[in-house]
Parts: sequence; C-alpha cells; structure tokens
Amino acid sequence: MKKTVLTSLAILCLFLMGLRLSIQTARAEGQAITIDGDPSDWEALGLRPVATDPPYNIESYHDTCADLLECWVYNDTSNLYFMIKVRGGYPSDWDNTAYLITIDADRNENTGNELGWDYSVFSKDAQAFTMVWNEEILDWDKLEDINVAAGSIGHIEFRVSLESMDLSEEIDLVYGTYDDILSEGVNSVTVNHVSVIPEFPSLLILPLFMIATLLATVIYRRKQQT
Ligand SMILES: [Ca+2]
Ligand SMILES: [Ca+2]
Ligand SMILES: [Ca+2]
Repeated sequence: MKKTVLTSLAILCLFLMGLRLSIQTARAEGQAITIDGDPSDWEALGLRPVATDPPYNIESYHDTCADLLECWVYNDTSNLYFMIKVRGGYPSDWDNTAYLITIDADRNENTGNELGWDYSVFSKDAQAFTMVWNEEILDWDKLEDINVAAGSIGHIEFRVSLESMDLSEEIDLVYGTYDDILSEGVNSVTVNHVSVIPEFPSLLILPLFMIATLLATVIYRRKQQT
C-alpha cells in the first residue's frame, strides 16, 4: 500500500515538473522578438549577427544609413525575423534609402529570378512588404505587408510569417541597401546556409509528457501484478 502511495506521489511530481517546463517554454516563446527597433531581445536570446560589414565602405554621396554594419536572422515556430544595423542617425535619413533582403528559399539558382532568388523583403518609408518571384510574368508579385520598426541607433527589425513562404531547411540570404533616388544598390552582404528549422512547439510538450506518464504508470502496474 505504502509503495503505491509513493509511486503515485512520484508520478504526480513528474507530471507537475512537466507542466512547469511547458509553461516556462511557452513564456520564453512569447518573449521571443519584439519588432520595436531595440536589439536587446536578440541579445537576451544569446543571438549574434550572422554577418558583419565594415563601416564607411560606401560612396560619400549616399545616405549614411545605407552603410550596412550587421545582419541578423532568427526564427521560431511561426516567424522568420531579420534585423539589420546601419550607420548613422535613423530614421531621419529614411527617405532616400530602401532596404532589401532577398531569399533563395531552396538554395537553387535555377528556381526564382536570374540570381535564384525566390522571395524578397522590401522596406522603405517605415513600411515593409514581402514579394515572391512570379515565373510566368518574370517579375515580383507582392505577398503581404509585414511588421518593421527602426530604433534610434540604426537597428531595423522585420517579422515575416513562415506560413507565407515555402522555405527549405536551409536558405541563402542577401541583405542590401538601395539608393532610391539614384536607383543604385549601395552596400550588400551575402549569408549562405541559414538554417530555418522550426523550433519544437511548446504546446506539444505537455500532451507528450502526459502520455509518457500514463504509459509509465501502466507498465509499472503490470509489472506489480506479475
Ligand atoms: Ca526588438
Ligand atoms: Ca558597410
Ligand atoms: Ca531559388
């Protein structure tokens, strides 16, 4: 009898531990990335830039905010996040500069446009949207408006829904700045082999833990009966 009570208590403890783990994971996910131009959420997740670019490597007649410094990327179960850091006061120079992130979604240069790019993120005037390459008209189609925000020290964050794009587990990216008045690319950085495997959804942890606990109980009881 004593043994059964102890076993039940042990199972209850394990169940509560699973519940706690599930709640903690869900909380952590909820805090992931806020699109506000503040990089502290990226730093809190222990993330680092996937690429950096030297300062002052643009022509002097371009806006300082076209000088790319850092490229960041991160994804959770539902979104792909990008952040770029540019030089100079921001967003005061926003007018002339556009920001582009192009995506080779299958790492295949034979699909998408002539460079193999299948999707792109375009941002200008504090607005942003995604585009998909249309094989039939050989041009970009707008997909949807997305969240974008710029901070005071040159960070610009974007959030793209994973559902809106058909991405392989590894993608290639090009981060670029564009002078919209002179119609010319200013500064760009290529980042290959970016992994976009979705994180394990926290919602599944609790049901899986309950099933495991039930199975353990059944096996234990059967063992006791024999
Ligand atoms: Ca942020
Ligand atoms: Ca640069
Ligand atoms: Ca491609």
